This record gives sequence, C-alpha cells and structure tokens, in this order.
Amino acid sequence: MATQANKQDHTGDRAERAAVEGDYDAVVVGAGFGGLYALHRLREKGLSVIGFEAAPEVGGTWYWNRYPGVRCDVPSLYYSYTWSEELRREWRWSEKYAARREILDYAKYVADRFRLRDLLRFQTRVVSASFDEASGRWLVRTDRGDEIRARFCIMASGALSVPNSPKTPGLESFRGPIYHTARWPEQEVDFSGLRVGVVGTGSSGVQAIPLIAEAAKHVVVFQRTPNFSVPARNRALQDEDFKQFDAAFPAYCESLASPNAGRVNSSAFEAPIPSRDEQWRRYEELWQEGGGGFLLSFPNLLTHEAVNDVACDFVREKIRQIVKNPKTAAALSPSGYPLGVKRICVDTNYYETFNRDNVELVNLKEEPLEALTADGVKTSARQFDLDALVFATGFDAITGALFAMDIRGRNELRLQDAWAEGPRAYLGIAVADFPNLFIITGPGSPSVIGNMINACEQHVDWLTDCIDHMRAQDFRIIEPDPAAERAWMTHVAEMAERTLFPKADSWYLGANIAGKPRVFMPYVGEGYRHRCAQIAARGYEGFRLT
Ligand code: N01
Repeated sequence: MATQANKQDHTGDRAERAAVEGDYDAVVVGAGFGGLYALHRLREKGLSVIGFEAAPEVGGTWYWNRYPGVRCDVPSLYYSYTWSEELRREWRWSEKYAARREILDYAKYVADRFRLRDLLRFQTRVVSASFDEASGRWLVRTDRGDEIRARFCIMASGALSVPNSPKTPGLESFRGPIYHTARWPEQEVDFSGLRVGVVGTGSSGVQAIPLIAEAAKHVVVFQRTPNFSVPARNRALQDEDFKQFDAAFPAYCESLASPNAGRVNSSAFEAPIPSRDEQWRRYEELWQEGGGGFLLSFPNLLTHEAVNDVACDFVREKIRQIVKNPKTAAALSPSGYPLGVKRICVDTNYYETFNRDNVELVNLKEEPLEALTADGVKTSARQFDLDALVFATGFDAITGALFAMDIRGRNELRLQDAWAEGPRAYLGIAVADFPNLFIITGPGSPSVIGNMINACEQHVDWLTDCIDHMRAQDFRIIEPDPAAERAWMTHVAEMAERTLFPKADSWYLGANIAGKPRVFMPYVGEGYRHRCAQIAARGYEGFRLT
C-alpha cells in the first residue's frame, strides 16, 4: 500500500558505512525487547555477537507504532524486564499504562545502560539467512551488502511487526494522505479541520479513534467486526504503587515459572460455573478497576461458553449505557464470538467517542467497503468524502516478519515451504531442518497471549543456556527432532481446541490475512516455562544435538 507513512523515508538518511563481513558466534535480527536482551545475554556469555535492525533506533514495534493514543495495554510495572534488579530500581514509570514514548525511552535506556548499541547495525534489514551444511553456519545477508557468518541465528523480528495493509481497490486513486497505524510518520499529523476515515477497530483503532475525533472536523469509522473493549482507567503511578509492586515482585517472578502459569490452566476445567449474579458483580468490579485484568475474572471465562456469554452480555450492556444512539450502540456491540478470544481492547473513551457529533460509525457488515475513490471511500451503499484515511488494520502476525526474509535451512528448504500448511516449531522456539536457529516468541509458544516482554526474556534465557550447554559439551548443532516438533504442535492445537479461542476469526489464527493457513499459533496451555526448563534439564529432550 502506498501510504503516506511509507511514501516518506522514515528511516531518514542512512549514514554511510562499510559493509560488515566476517564470522560471529551469533547474529540477532531485530532490536526490540527480545533482540536487546539476546544481545546482552549472548555477549555476557562471552559470544561474539552482532545485531541488525531495520529502524534507526531500538524498540522494535514500539519504534514504528506512533499513532495518536498508542500505549501499552499491560500495566507498565509488569511490562518491564525482570532480569536486572538495577534496571528495575533505576527506571520509574510515570503511568499505569505507559505511552509509546515512555516505552521507547525505556528501550533506549536499556540499550545505553547495557552498552548494546555497539553491537547493532541500524537502518539495516536482513534479507536472507541460509544454513550452510558444510560449515554448520548461517550466512546472513542484509540490504546494505553485509554478509556475515554465524553459528547461531536468533530471530527477534517480532510477532506484531509487519503491517497488514489490505489491497483495497482504488487505493492509488485517493487524493489525500493514507496512514497506517503501524507505520505512522515521525512528525505529528495534524487532522484539524479535516474529514478523516478510519478503517479497523482493533486495539490500534480503538486507541487512535478518540484522539483523532478530538482533532478532526469529522471522523468516519469503518468497522467490520466490533471488538470487546474495556476501559483502561489509566492514571499516574504513585509511591504506593511502587511499594506494592516491589513487595509483590518476587512472588510474581515465581509465578511465571510455576507449573500452573498460563492463559488457561487446569483449574479452568474443574472450576464451578459461577452464577450470573456473581459474575455480574465481579465484572462490574473489574470494569471499575479498568484494564485487561477483566480476563482474569474467572478461570473458566475462556473455556466455558456459559461463563463467557454472561461476560459478553455485561460488556454489551455497558455499551448500551454509554452510547446514546441505540443503533450505533447495537452496531458497536460484538456478537457471534466469545469475549477475550480476539485480543481484548483496553481503551480511553472509545465508546464515549461515538456520542460526539463529529463521529459516524459505518457498519461494513451491512455495507461492505468496495473501493477507495479520488475523494474518499465507497461502500456498497454510499460514498464518503474524506480528506485523509487511516488504516488501523493490524499485522501479519507471528509469521509475517519471518517470511519477509528468505530463510533457508537444510537442503535449501525455505521456511515458507516448511510452513506451507502452517507454522511448526518445537516449543515455539526451534524448527526441524533449521539447525541452530532460534525464534524468540515463535509460533507454538505463549508469546502474544501473555506479557510479551517477559515471554521474550524467557526465550532468551532458555536459548542462551542452551548455547552454553552446547559449548560446554562440545556440541555444534542443535535442532528439534521432527517427531518431538509434531507432538508439540499437536499439543498446542489440542490445548487451543479445549478453549474458546478458535471460535473467532482472529489474527492468532492467521484469519486476518488472505491465504494464511488457519492454525492457532500461540500456546494457551499451562506450565510452558516449567516444561521448557524440564526439557533443558533432561539434556534438551526432543532435540538432536550433534
Ligand atoms: O490490529 P487488529 P491492531 N477492511 O488485527 C480490521 C497489539 N496491539 O493493530 O476484525 C475492513 O486487532 C479488522 O476487522 P476484522 C494487540 O495485541 C497492542 O488493532 O478482521 N476492516 C480489525 O477491526 C493487538 O491485538 C496495543 O473484521 C479491516 C482491524 O482492522 C494487535 O496488536 C496497541 C480490513 C485490525 O485489528 C493488533 O492490533 C495496538 C479490511 N480489509 C496493538 N482488514 C496495546 O498494547 C482488517 N480490518 C494497547
């Protein structure tokens, strides 16, 4: 899509530099929270390591996502690394849910504090990585002519980093600027006095729409599927919050490694079905508290329709109470899929925004979007004249960034071909036929279902310990046994099937991308970390070490 954002050169001028060549122990692709920690840990273990990052700065998806209202939906005290006590003491978040700017500052602080920038080549995109059988090394090439060899290749390219840009007919004919939330320009976009169309009502749209509506003359929201959204009730953090967090921190870290930790744990299948009254009371408490903690209301919320249906009713009732126009309220009310199985949105004044005179909701289920024209958007029923358009249409999640590179394993096998019927990765971290390649938060690991920053840390700790073990035992190659990989992916699928997750067309399933195999990618079961630790303790059970 020729959007305003990628028409401009976001990465600025690329400073001249000589191409890098040579041999390293490890290469890290991406300088988001996974890549930064991987660089730190690998260097700490005494490995020679180099990192490549397409952006001119660290931060990963937080570098590129600059749309109005962008902030994290995980409380900032928890959306933080746990691996450095010093870092934890030094960094002080200002708000319960940090805005993008502060998260980016945190990533920059980490890069400076731990001297990671020297290891990184910025404004450099990895274009290919291929495994050379003879030397047992990866040959990695970039768009700046770098050619490096490395024993280990660590893909920290992100689960939500490649924008999904629908190929809407007439895209090139629209006269105004087109923005994508995941590739927003660096300079502030001034919508004042403009008629703005927003396509998409996931987390990004739900955050952006209220602020665009405050600035613009008129906003038309093109909604295909309404999402469940809960209020964030964001606020400044107080000393008391830090005290409470410090007290809870050791138990929190312990809980991450517990055999029961996970989005859905075994208690879900044993817990009684709470009465409607009990549920209503609990949802009201959590609604007032604000945030995605709503999903922690009952252990069987994501496994039992009888429970989930009440939660859906509760949110729909809230929408009816907030949105004055009954037709708009009905159109904003999700139905036909359970709450929480598409990522729940966490908003500030989202539903309230539809009470504004300058905001209009278009239900694309009733009048599908047919094309862009020079003047705006044409649905099957009407033409909407617009000055600017925003696509808040999400990402090609989990596999998108990997497929954007030409990754080849044994016998030139392309990752795309290996995953033609859906991604497969043992523990979501390593792939049969792709030796010594590690994917941070890959398909088959909890990744996007939990706290991404903690998920990245766990993968980095696991893979660096694995590399340590290999060096100590003089192993050169590690790769999953295909049978172990198959068994793991079967388990991932079975766990998802025991829940309500597959009952919605979500990006977890690849349903948002035409032609993408419909495979539920994240691991929703319990004890993932515990299992990874056990597998390591048993000499990397299910892996072949040679
Ligand atoms: O993307 P989405 P997102 N025509 O895929 C619609 C994380 N995140 O960027 O549902 C019309 O959720 C699509 O409609 P439908 C978070 O994990 C976190 O908002 O496919 N509409 C949907 O409404 C989140 O889940 C934070 O029918 C089209 C929307 O676009 C993930 O990123 C903030 C369309 C896309 O929603 C993705 O969120 C932002 C088309 N052709 C993101 N194609 C926080 O931490 C798509 N849509 C708060």
